[in-house]
Amino acid sequence: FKEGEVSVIFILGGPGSGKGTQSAKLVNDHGFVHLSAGDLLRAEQKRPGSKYGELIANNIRDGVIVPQEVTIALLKQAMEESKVKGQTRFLIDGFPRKMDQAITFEDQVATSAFTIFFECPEQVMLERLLERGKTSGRADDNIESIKKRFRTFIETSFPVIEYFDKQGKVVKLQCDQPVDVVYEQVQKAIKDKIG
Ligand code: UP5
Ligand code: MG
Repeated sequence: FKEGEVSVIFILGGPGSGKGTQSAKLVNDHGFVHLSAGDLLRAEQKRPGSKYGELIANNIRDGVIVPQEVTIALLKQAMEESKVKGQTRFLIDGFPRKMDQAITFEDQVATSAFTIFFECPEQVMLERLLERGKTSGRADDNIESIKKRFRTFIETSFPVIEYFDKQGKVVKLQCDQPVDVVYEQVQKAIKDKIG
């Protein structure tokens, strides 16, 4: 996308920090397009004829990052489809979560306006994910996968947040509060940054 054609906000935070929950509220109230990289990957995994189905399923279960080519292609396609409909304001949730993705995406797709980062104690995320796992049907909402997701977040994804932070492009919010309290802060961050 050319400069100014689209606007992109990254929503980052550990597994269960509330990225999806807060993004859904912003879609309702502010008409953003919400693209969850994880949701796009899960949809691609189920798509009949996908050559990546098995790769995605294995990576998600093991809590590791799917090769960037797959994820970036899915995001780019979804963004192009939205743009055709005149929708150009994107919340990209759970991406980039590895340095190579951050660099390739900003180089080849679009530059981010800023990043909202949900800081959250691991114990809180663990309890939320185990609770959600009772009904979510997600292949990675079990204790073994959750532990692997936490490790990947610290080792692989956190450096991305530090990278954007060094550019002065991160708003850090505490996720360990009621959904509506977090949401007020999210709205304020967006208002301060992009009006
Ligand atoms: N909840 C939320 N907010 C709450 C609050 N303030 N108070 C109390 N409860 C709250 O929330 C999780 C649960 O907590 C829900 O039950 C919610 O009601 C409650 P949610 O909003 O779903 O949190 P979210 O941060 O979206 O958690 P999610 O599990 O989706 O995070 P992950 O980052 O682990 O999952 P994602 O789908 O992004 O990625 C899954 C996997 O896909 C990755 O592990 C990886 O293998 C793969 N992936 C890639 O390979 N590449 C990518 O680029 C992206 C993903
Ligand atoms: Mg999510």
